[in-house]
Amino acid sequence: MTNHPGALARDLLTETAIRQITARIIEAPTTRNHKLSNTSVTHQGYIFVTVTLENGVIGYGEGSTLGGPRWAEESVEAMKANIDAYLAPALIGRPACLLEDATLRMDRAAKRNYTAKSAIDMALLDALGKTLDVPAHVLLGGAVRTAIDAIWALASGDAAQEVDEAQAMLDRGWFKRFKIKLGFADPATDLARLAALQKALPSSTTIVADVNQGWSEAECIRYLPVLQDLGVSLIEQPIAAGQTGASARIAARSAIPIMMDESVSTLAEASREVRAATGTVLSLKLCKHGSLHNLKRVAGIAAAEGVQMYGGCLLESSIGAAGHLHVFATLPKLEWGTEQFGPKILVEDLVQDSLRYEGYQVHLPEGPGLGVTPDPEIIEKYARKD
Ligand code: MUC
Ligand code: MG
Repeated sequence: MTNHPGALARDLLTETAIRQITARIIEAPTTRNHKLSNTSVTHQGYIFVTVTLENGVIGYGEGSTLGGPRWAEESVEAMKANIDAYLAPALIGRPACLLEDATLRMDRAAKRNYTAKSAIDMALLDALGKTLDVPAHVLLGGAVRTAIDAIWALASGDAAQEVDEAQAMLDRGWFKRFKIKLGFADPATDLARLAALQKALPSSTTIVADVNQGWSEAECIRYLPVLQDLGVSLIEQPIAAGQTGASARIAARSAIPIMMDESVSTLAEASREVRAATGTVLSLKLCKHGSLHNLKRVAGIAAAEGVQMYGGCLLESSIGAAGHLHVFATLPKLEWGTEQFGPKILVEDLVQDSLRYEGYQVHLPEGPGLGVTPDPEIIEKYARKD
């Protein structure tokens, strides 16, 4: 591609030239401890990206972590360092309207770093949408849905608390589908929590069990049938990412669909895992795929082989969640809905206009760009002070 891909209306190339990119570390408290097989959090760490264009428009993006570099390899500290030193300098002066070009430039400036790249990409899209006065989804092909069935994650590890929490979500009309985190206690303890939950919820409830790579093939052979007896609808990433042979054997013998999460980040991984048949559902997350357009490409690779789609999360605030919703809204199929529940687990959301959860669905925000506005006081309150 050339440096000048033709004249654009309103000289967008000049108007959307990137003047500045800044990154701040945010540490926002959660309403309770959130436990996974490999970490446990009481605060969510985000990288909060601000992009300023030559036309004065400001775009915002967010990248999420879970327990530092524990869920994925990026920490907030590493993201800030790499944005400041490599990713931002690669984009200064370039037009924000050339999103694919920005992704290529970021890929040349730094390997992987998918969360940091997706936070910048989200901010560029927000700024571009505001410049053109269109919602971000329009720049991604346009929404085919404006509300998505919402899933809440239960992860305190306390069975009675989890039952109460699920009931509260049902009563508020926010969530009627649930994901339970397994793999941080011994299987017997985990399964007792699951049994308590299954007993308390209507039998038709969709329950997803996320093991976060916590079980061996032998443990899967032993315990997946128990998950089936306990009414689980979907099992997420039971085996370590990269153990492709074991994952494929487990997927072949499981009566419940297996969802790929940590095992699929890049397009090449999507192709490899789908061909190896390690799962029949895929959890999509910007922190794994590196840009909103890349998320669509990964989804396309998987959908071509009949894999079903699940809108994943990493406990984003309404900023990152809105970025996800805009791209999820454009996917031809999103069979399992979305677990974008982050805004409801924060003590305080980071925006003035939190996402709307109603009728057990999360609603696509309206307005130009991402359609949410960061609250400067809240950002200041939770920003790490250097
Ligand atoms: C994961 O592995 O799915 C998303 C929801 C949740 O509870 O944890 C994250 C990460
Ligand atoms: Mg998962």
